[in-house]
Amino acid sequence: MSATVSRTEIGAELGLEMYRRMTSIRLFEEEANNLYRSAKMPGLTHLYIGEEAVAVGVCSALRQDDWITSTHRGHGHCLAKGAEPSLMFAELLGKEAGYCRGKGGSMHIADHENGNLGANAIVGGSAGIATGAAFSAKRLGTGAVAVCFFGEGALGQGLVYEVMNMASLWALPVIYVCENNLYNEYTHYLEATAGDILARPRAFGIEAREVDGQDVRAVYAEASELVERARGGGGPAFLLANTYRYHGHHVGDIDRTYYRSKDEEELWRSERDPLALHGRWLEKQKLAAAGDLEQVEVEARAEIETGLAFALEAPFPDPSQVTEDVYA
Ligand SMILES: Cc1ncc(C[n+]2csc(CCOP(=O)(O)OP(=O)(O)O)c2C)c(N)n1
Repeated sequence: MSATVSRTEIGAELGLEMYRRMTSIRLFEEEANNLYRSAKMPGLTHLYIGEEAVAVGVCSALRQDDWITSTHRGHGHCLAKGAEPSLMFAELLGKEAGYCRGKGGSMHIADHENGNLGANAIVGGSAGIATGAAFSAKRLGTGAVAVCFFGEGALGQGLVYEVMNMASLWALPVIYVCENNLYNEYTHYLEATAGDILARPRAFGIEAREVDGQDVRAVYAEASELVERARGGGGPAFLLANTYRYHGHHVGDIDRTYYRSKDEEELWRSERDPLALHGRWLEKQKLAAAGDLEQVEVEARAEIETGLAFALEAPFPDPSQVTEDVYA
């Protein structure tokens, strides 16, 4: 792939694939919400709906053997990196067939085959893991790149700065992708994050850019440049993706008017929806013919429904396994 990927280079195949992945994430998340609301899922989950273009734009620029680390809001990252919805649903439901044999749940899904080192419930916690993976890739000369996804809340964690310092000194192939969805739980980020976000990585000499996180092609173009730069020995980068979560901080966060307005939510949904924006672009560019997008959705829905049915039917682990694979 060339160092600069202009938006016009996105042809029908990639354009539709990105639409399919975003659709798949959205449908998966809607079903996860249903599982919570119908009390079929133990615990809770943090929905990624609204932010799909970030995970898909970035992961479309990665190879299968590139690494990612994820967050408590991680289903979109897992799916974008190639995870099976059926095995993810099984993990959410605590089933033996799940990615962590049912012991990790929503916030700890890992899928090493596809380079996903795991979600992490500790805000900022995966920054060290991603940077370590980049260090190992560099030492072993594998050519792999590591991407660390995190919300802007992680900017309050010291670990992030410790590893950015090391990554810059050692020119590690790691991309820090900050998903700024405006809120850390129920607090606007401006009340928690002082100054210019991009000035922070730049203070370490790290290449830092900002992108519209609702525009999958813009995210893909920036990510492609930064990934190829890192792969070629150009060192770490920081990508600030501006985005929005449509739902609450977690599925139980229903009444949100005390921290953000319904008008604000409605504006993002109606004007800035990443699927609608990309779908319209595909049609306008004639990369999708009439009915193509509907067909993508029908197929994605079938895959999600099959995966969900599999997970609901799947057995729980045997009680004798309760302490297996558990580390404290
Ligand atoms: C170290 C740590 N502190 C606090 C929490 C509780 N907590 C969970 S999510 C969250 C907010 C995260 O906001 P952000 O990083 O912006 O991600 P978002 O939820 O917006 O995707 C907090 C404070 C935690 N999980 N880990």
